[in-house]
Amino acid sequence: MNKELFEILKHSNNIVFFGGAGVSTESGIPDFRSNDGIYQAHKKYPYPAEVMVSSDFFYEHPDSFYEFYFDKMVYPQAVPNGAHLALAKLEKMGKLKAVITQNIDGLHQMAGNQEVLELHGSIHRNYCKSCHAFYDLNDMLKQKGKVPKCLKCGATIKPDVVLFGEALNDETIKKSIDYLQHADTLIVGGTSLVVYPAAGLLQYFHGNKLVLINRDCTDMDDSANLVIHEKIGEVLKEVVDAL
Ligand code: CNA
Repeated sequence: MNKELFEILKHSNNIVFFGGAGVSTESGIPDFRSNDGIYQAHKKYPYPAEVMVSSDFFYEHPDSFYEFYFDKMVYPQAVPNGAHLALAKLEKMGKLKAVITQNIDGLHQMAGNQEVLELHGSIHRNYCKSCHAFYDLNDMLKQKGKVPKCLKCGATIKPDVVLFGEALNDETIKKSIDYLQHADTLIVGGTSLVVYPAAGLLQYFHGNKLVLINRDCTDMDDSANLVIHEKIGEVLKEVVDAL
């Protein structure tokens, strides 16, 4: 067990977690930038992945967008791993106040976390572009293999996911900043911290302890109080179980 992390969490009562795709790799969902990440998947497709998850691409090539989306971004069988479950436990203990995530998989909520700020939206919410009718993930999966259409008006359905070229939700940003400004400890994990504006939010943290748990190095390693280059699911589970 990481004793330093244990001591930090033991003495923190206003923790915020900020995470990314690396939080869900232990649930079998690939991240973007690792060797086995989604960006490598472009080899199978005629366009780079960055292009295929952009807003322009969604409107110009909805068929190719959805082929890639269902193939590489939606994992309906995935379940929470040690990281998600430990964070849910920390929230129940009253120590963790919010999870701010760049993930779109909904696994934090599935683990039991109540306050989850989804900077990049969720695959579990989908809306008709014309009449705004709501569709959940199961509704979408029923139309897998084609461009999902609204059952009421026939227009194309769009996932409530922030694609490249789209703005983040103002309210989610405001709430995230508020939590970060009031936190005593910030745990950053499973993120390469290269996607903006999400990564830029970390400047609002002025608390005591910054902990980084990421398999690879990031630009923030030098400014953290504690850096752990290990699997986040294993690290968090061990430490939170001991609290
Ligand atoms: P990224 O750029 O792919 O970085 C992931 C980081 O996580 C890398 O630095 C890895 O070293 C690290 N990592 C991978 N596995 C582990 C592990 N088990 N323990 C610790 N560290 C690990 O992903 P970011 O989140 O930084 O990029 C932001 C994108 C990714 C957002 O727009 C997301 O929407 C998008 N994304 C989300 C998901 C998901 O919802 N699960 C999956 C893939 C991509």
